[in-house]
Amino acid sequence: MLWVFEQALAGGVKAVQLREKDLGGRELFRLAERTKRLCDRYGATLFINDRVDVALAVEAAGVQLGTASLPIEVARSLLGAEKLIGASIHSLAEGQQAEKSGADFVLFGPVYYTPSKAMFGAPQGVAALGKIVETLSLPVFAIGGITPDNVVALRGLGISGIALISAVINAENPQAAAQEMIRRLRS
Ligand code: TZP
Repeated sequence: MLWVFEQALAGGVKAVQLREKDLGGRELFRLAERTKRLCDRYGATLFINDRVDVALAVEAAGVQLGTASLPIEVARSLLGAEKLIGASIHSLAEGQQAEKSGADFVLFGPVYYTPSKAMFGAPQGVAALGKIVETLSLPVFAIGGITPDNVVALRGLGISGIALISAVINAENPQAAAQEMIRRLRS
């Protein structure tokens, strides 16, 4: 895990979300500490998925909250104004709710087909992503099934960035994969 994070960071990734739903508090904390040190070395931002306590304990930049996480307002009261709260959203209504509740940014997806989210139905698509960006005032990041082939279709929509797992983690050379994704998104 840390090896692939390091490769991704060396390839230009600017933020890491530690998303380990099966680890207990102790193990997650230890992993988060090591991930934080790594992110600090690369000047990257660390988010902890769901666990406000762990984010505070390792002085991460903030948390990524899903619909089953603590409500955004509760997380904010625990984290204070300075920490960042990202909300995972799957519809415009969820995005508007996240905005009202005080999220700092949203992750919208899955934009494309991705096996881990297939049980939730069809992917949202690029047009829905564009509509979310147009309607919300918050920064919007795209997630779900983003590959080197389809990332170019996300240019020009006004997204603030992309979030991905398999395109980097499963690559033979994660550093090169991260570099190439960033190049294709920007060029
Ligand atoms: N939320 C929406 S899609 C997704 C999450 C966590 C998985 C993204 O993984 P991949 O491998 O980049 O499709």
